[in-house]
This record gives sequence, structure tokens and C-alpha cells, in this order.
Amino acid sequence: MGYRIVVAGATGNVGREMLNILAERQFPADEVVALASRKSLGTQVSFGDETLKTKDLDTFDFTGFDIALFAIGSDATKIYAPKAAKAGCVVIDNSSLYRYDPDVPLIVPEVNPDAIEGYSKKNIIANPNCSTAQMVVALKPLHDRAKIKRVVVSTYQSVSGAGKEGIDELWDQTKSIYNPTDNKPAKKFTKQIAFNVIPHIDVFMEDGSTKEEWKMVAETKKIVDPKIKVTATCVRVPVFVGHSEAINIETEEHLDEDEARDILRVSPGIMVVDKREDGGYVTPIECVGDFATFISRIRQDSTIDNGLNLWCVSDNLRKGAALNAVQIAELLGNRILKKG
Ligand code: 2RA
Repeated sequence: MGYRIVVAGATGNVGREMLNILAERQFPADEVVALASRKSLGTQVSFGDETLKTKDLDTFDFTGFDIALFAIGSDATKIYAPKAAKAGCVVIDNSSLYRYDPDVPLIVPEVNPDAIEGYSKKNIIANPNCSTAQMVVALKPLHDRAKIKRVVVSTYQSVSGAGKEGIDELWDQTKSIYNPTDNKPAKKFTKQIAFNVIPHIDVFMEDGSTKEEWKMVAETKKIVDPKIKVTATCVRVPVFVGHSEAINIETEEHLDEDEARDILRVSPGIMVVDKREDGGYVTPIECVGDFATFISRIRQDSTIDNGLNLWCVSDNLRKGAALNAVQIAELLGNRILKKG
């Protein structure tokens, strides 16, 4: 007997990927229901070889369903996650609403699977921010070996992180650049994104950092180790899908680049592509549709005693969101619910 699964937000980029990945990984489901807002009611979405017609999130009864994958944003999650949880359906939420709640586990299965034990406090499990997920997959094996003290990360985040509007804006602006009469001013982003980069994602905080940067700090501490110091600069770049990160790590114990490369090669969720030659590294367009977190450019940082630099690339709609959520569902099934 398999699980009865709900995907809420099934018509969005992440919701569609959740359905794709449930099918690709042959998640043991007896039933999969796609939910959307009333304006998208009846929209047909793919689930493997099947086509599902979306049902109304607002009136849906979660009773009798085992797991609900949520990709509906914080405002809607605030309304529907408690309703689903109360009906006995475990919610795996991709929004930021519950990530910092001490009673809600924030999980990257390759990093902190044991945190799943805490799901029953609210019957809700939080999925991390996309830029955090790929980074902690890389940090965890190095932290286990040499104890990371400090991380300095610069991100190069694709426009799909900002949803369909972000993708459309890059596409329309890029086309209009060659047609001066068809000017497409910035709407979703604060400045032109075509042929440009924008050092601003989410809102500005009191200390001058952005909330996206704050998320990477807070979530790394919750998922890996609260003692790790993290500083981040999050930048939007004219790439459709695939987040890239330049990560600098300082460790307690010395860890040379060769040993780091060997450790990463055998670590879960990681694909090392690291040759000091033309093309010996991964770029975002090569990661699209893949499950892996790719690591390249592994090298010593000789400016400090125990420093390493890495280049980290992953599909932000997959490991950064939908894949991690489905992996949490698999972990929940295997460790806790044990059906299927
Ligand atoms: C972004 N991480 O890239 C944020 C939300 N997905 O826009």
C-alpha cells in the first residue's frame, strides 16, 4: 500500500517540478492530487505519463492524505498548512514561513536526516532556501572532517528563483535589447536584468544585508552547526535556471585540496567536476534537470592557514526546492510513516 500525496501549488515552477520528480523517482504513491488556487482551477499538469487536473486548494479536505508538498508562498501557507497538518497530513513546505520555527525541522536529507524525528510537533517540515540547500550539501562532509569555522559565499542566482515573472522578464528584456522600440523596463527586478547583474534579492535588513543573505546565515546554522560563521552576498544574474556559488571556507583543522576533493567525490548528492583545464568545471546551463550538486574549482585559499575555495552549481528548482522536498518525503516514508 502506497501513500496518498498532495502537491499544492501544482501550476507553479516548483510545483510542476515536484510532480516531475515524484514520477521520476517513482515515489510509492497510490494517489497524487494536484492543488491550485481557484484562478488556476482545472489546469492540466503532468505527472509522469499521466495528466492531472488541478483541484481547488481553498476547499480541499486533506483528511486521509499522508503527505502534502507545498509550493504556494508564505501567505497561502499560513492559511493552508495548519489546516492540512490538523487533518493529519504531514506538510513539507517550500516557503520560508516555518524555516526558523524551533518546533519545525528544516531538513536537507544528505545533511541532517535525523532532524525528521521532530516533525510531529506541528506535523510540518520546512524546506530550505534554494541557495542554502546546495551550499550545505557541499559544507557538511567538509565540516565533518575538518570543522568549518567560517564561510564567505557569493551567489549568482538565476531568475527562475523569482518565479515565472522572473523568467519572463529576462526573456522579454533580452529580446527587446535588439529592438529599441520595444523597451521592456524593470518590473519584477529593481533594475534591468538582461546583460546585467543585481546585488539585491528579497528585502534589505537593518544591517544592510538582504533577507536572502540573512536566510543563508540562519539556515546554515540551523541545518549544519549554529557555531559556523557565515557571510553572504546574493546576486541575481541573467541565467534562466541554475544557481552558482563561490564558496570560501575556513576550517579548524587543516584540509588540503586533494583530500577535500576525495571527500566530496564520495559524499551524497555531490558530483565533482574539477579539472584545471578549459571546461574542467560546471556552469549553470549544464546542471539544469539534474539532481546533483556540482562542485568545481576546489583549491586552497593560501591567504589563511586552513582555507579552501569551491565553485558550487545546482538546479535551483530541483535540489534548491522540489527535489529536496521529495527527498524529505522519501525520508519521512522510510523512517516514520513506513507505508509503501
Ligand atoms: C530566489 N532564493 O532565488 C530566492 C527564492 N527562491 O529568488
